[in-house]
Amino acid sequence: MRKLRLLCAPVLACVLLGATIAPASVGASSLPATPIVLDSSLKIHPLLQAEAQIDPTRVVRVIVQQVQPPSSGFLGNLLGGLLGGGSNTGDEQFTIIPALVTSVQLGSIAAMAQDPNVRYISPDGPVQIIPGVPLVTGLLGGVLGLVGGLLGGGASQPPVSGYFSGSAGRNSVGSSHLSTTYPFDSGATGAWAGSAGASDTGSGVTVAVLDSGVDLNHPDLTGHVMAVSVNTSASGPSDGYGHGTHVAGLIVGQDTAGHYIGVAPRANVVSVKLSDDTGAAYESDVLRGLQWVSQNRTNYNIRAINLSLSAAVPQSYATSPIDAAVENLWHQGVTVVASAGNLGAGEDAVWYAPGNDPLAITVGCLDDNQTVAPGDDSLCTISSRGVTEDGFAKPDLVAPGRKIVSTLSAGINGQPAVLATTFPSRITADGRHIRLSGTSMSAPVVTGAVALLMQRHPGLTPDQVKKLLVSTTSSYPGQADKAGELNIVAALRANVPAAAPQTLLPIGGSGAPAGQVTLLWDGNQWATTFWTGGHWDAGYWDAGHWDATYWQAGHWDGATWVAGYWDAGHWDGGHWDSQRWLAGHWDAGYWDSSTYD
Ligand SMILES: [Ca+2]
Repeated sequence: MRKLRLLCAPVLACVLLGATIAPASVGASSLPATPIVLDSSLKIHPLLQAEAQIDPTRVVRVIVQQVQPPSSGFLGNLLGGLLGGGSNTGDEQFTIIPALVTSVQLGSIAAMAQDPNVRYISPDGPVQIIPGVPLVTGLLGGVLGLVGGLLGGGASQPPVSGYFSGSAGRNSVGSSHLSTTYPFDSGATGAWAGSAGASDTGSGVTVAVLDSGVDLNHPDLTGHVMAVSVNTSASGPSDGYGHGTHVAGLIVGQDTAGHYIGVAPRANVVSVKLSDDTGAAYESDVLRGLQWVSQNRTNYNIRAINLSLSAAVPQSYATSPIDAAVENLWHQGVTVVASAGNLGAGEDAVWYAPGNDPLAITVGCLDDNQTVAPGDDSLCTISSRGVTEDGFAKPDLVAPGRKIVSTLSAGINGQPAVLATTFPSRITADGRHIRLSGTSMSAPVVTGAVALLMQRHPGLTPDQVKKLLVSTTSSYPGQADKAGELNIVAALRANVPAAAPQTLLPIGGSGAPAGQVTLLWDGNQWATTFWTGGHWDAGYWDAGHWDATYWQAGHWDGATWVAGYWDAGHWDGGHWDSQRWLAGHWDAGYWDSSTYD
């Protein structure tokens, strides 16, 4: 799938990553009469700068990060001054990071950015769940076309449904009747059987799945899943799209016959529904979900989160609000697992949050050829890999993700799940499972592994979890980088490393965010010394950095723009031209309907 076009899917496509849908062709671009000029010193995402020069009267939805959390009245003062007073429907102040989402005319953004408490302004872009056919319609407004309609601020806590029953009502965990190969390939079956010295099933550990919801009544899941919706456009926490239920099953599912068992069948999942019932979500929805986890993690013992999704707008982790919120959770002790994306080896394949965050555990897709024997394994062609805009190699490891059978949602409000109607041929004979492919399926295999590690070692920090998983991977045929295959038994057997924070090592010459990080570049993306203990021990991103200093505007010095991809040429040339952002441009013919399987 190297045919995947750099320019295409990444920018606009946005919705939870299971399979891929790529523009079949790129239409002729029409440049504006006046060349677009970008200023990297402005605290404004280049996409907004570009669009403001094309259509300054257009009202767009933006996320405004703040240097300091607002005192009471700040929101009103800021918006009142810049927008002429009055209330803005759908404005929402977040607490997980100091940021608000609001609607504003493009021509007002430059003035807004001059407020000294504004750290950065970026589009509230759509988020990719599975780039599927039905979602295109929902995205026709484009990243910049969405106006209002999201949550108002100060909403009360949404209700949580479901229950955790422990091991009650479930058969013992065994591999003798499995119909799937991924539990063998990943080492999960060995963990259950005690190959690492004790039987590990994830008992007592809760992970959160931030996705399209979950089918609480699915017999493979009942008793191990609770659910909440943070999207007020959704009718409830159920899964109308079918993605989140599949992901949850890969972690904790178990059918009575033992054909389909997730990696950590005694663990628990809290499903945090980000999207509406059709699977459409925006960056602000992801922030709201991450915020819910931050506020409720102690109540449910949430130790890890699974994010099988990608933002649609490329952005440095130094400015992305999603990455910032992810890092905040990481520093709270929550391990964050993210899918790498389904963009293959495209130039921008790993430029999207949260998979581009250097702290997060980013997971690529291994094709096990549906056999347990490892000799025929290979990297999924669509698995995103490469170097982030900040110079970090991604993904961190790979896990089985092709033709993965897991739980199928019964749908919502009497309607079958969107994925069931989209891919009827992939539904199993029992009607309760479906086969899907992509890094969306790989990430929960790793999240399940995190649950197993957490049962064995309850005190692990996210950095320890990451090192255990990444340093114990196995090689696979044709492996071209340092991202090896998940090996759960090896991770369980390994000695727990010291509780030191990661050192982040950009490669390829990109500037480090604060100029303190060693650059390693061996001509092959990953220097062989990357994972040595020495590099791991030094403290760069310790929790102490998560303070007001981190947020000062000075932290963003524009250096990331200066080199490489963030020059004007990538935004006003054939790459990110304005035509791409016009709603009408995204007609059906622009999308490739053949979804990866
Ligand atoms: Ca195989």
